[in-house]
Amino acid sequence: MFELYLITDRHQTHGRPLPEIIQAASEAHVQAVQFREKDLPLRDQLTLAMEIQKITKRYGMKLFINDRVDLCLAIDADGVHLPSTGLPVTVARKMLGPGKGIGVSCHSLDDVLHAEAEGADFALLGPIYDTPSKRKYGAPLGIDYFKNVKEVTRIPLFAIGGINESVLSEVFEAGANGVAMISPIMKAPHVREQCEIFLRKIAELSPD
Ligand code: TZP
Repeated sequence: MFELYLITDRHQTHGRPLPEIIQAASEAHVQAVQFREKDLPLRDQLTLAMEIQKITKRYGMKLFINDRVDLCLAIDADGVHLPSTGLPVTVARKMLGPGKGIGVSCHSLDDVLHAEAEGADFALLGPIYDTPSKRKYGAPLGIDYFKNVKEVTRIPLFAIGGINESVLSEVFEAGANGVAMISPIMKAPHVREQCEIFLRKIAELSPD
């Protein structure tokens, strides 16, 4: 499994092309990326995802596709990442077969238990902290909530939402298997260096 899950948002890169950001993250040995460019027409998603896949393959980084099982199949990505309003895990599994990974975005204990019961490989729970990237989900769940969910979950659980260097220790102390991030990496002036800082800190904190 991986511990740092990078999620894309080409609107947060300060104008730098997304492949440039992924290249820098790959050089730092980030192990997994979720392609999440929901506002692009599917055909443009395909083109951009294929460009990114050239990089992820070269560096052995796993590539997950947000929501679109068809796109995941079309480019033979490593897996799909289902939003809470996406296809049920059981349906995605049937379409993808056993060889692909399935992650699920969750916003509550019930979501996580449901994802687990349906056979998800891992779940993201958040937002844990306040983040401009996701205000629509209302108040952050908080680290105590995360900890309580982790205690009753068997699948790997990642914290998402407002994760940055200053909260990494408490997130891993709360039992997180990993963290997922958008803005701290997409916006970083020096992406490779920033990823290296996160990965070093995570390696110190993570029991895995
Ligand atoms: N799901 C829950 S919070 C969030 C998503 C996609 C946004 C996380 O963004 P950031 O910039 O890492 O806080």
